[in-house]
Amino acid sequence: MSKTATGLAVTSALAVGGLLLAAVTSQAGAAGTALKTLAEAKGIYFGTALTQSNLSNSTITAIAGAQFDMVTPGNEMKWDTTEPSNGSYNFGPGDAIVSFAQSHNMRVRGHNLVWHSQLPGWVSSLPSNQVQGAMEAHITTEATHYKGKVYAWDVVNEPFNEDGSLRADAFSNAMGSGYIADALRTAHAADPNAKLYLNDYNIEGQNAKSDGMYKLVSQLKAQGVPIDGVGLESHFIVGQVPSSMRANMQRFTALGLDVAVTELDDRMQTPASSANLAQQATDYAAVVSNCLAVSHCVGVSQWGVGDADSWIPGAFPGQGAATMYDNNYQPKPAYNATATALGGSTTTTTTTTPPPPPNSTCTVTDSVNAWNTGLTESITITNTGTAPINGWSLAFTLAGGQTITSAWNASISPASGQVTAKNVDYNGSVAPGGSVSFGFQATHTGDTAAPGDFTLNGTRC
Ligand code: G2I
Repeated sequence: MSKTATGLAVTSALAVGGLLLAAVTSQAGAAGTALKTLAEAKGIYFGTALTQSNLSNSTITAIAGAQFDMVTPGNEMKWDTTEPSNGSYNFGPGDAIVSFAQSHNMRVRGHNLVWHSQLPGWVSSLPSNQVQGAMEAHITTEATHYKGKVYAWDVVNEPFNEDGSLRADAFSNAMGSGYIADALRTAHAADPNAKLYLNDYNIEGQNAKSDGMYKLVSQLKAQGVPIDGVGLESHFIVGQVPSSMRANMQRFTALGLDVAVTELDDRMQTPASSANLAQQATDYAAVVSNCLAVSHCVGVSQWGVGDADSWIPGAFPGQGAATMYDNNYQPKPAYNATATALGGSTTTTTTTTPPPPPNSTCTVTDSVNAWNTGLTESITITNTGTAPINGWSLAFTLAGGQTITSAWNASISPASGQVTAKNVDYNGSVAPGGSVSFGFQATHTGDTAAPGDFTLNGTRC
């Protein structure tokens, strides 16, 4: 995948109804822009993991939909869920994640087809001469079910020991190291368009384990086995992002493979100190910069949306605070550092004036001033027609995750989504050439974009 910069800033002068107006389109890459938008402008994706229970938490889904463009099911596509007993499949939970992703224009990383963990007991209890058949049937059935719906599969997950040797599990015990090539070929036959990955942790830097992965994928490539990428899980401890991460990614991409950061988090002792949160910001920025610097690093996914839904406190008691959003889903310094590393910034003023359609009788300018979790927006309507306006009603759509908390010089309802601002009793009349201004304060979940389209009394401005 090639990375292309598509940040845009267009300034033009338009003569409308005898007035000279400056029109400035909003800037992709400008302040407060969603992570996915910033990432896409750099040619990568920014993803998150979601579990089925996350889907009933509207705070989590609002952030997921606004900020991320790739979803990895946290557990719902694993073998213990999808084939709990031999030959009986359950795709309901995975389907729920896929449908959330599809309705939010997000892609899906399938996770995973073959893994020693979250493996139902019946597989481990099979006589070894039946494991290959069970593995191939599982891969074929699941990859066929999701054919065309997943961007990539983690075909084999976590196959290595820390010393770079192959992990002993039901699959390697029954089939030797050849199970990996067999799994990849089987997945490719079922869904030839999905990118096929091997995924593991502690392979982010150059070390014995990543050497093991490097050796294996070199052989697979040389043998023509269908493999497209290596996933670097990236479950880090604060301050410990390996300095060799970029070079390590580059040696994999030099083989003709993609790499992806698949499960990023960065844990620390809780409660989090501000020094650790600052270090975490540095760490996130380093990871994102590494991906941007490597031409076939296709994207970064965080493992979970926020600290409150992260796996870390459950697995490492006393540790946590590992994601970009705190326990109340407020963005942390790591969020700002990530946005900045992706080319954005988080506090600024954006002025948007879409060019009015021909013969329009109105123009609207708006400016947003955003900070971490809130914004104010000021809107000015100008009557560019020849008739006075007596009573106005301005319709526009708020960016996802924005909720109005107060307004001035207008009454606005509802508080989010498609809203209508109506004049109050003292400012309903606007003479030709005259203007009226109003504004509001809102909370946001990361997308601070201004509305791009305004309709005044039923006519687009
Ligand atoms: O362990 C972190 C990740 C490491 N790489 C592979 C990922 O698939 C893995 O994800 C985690 C999930 O986030 C956890 O949610 O995998 C864990 C299991 O290996 C998941 O934890 C399990 C709990 O251990 C179970 O007790 C629980 O029933 O989640 C299950 C479903 O909620």
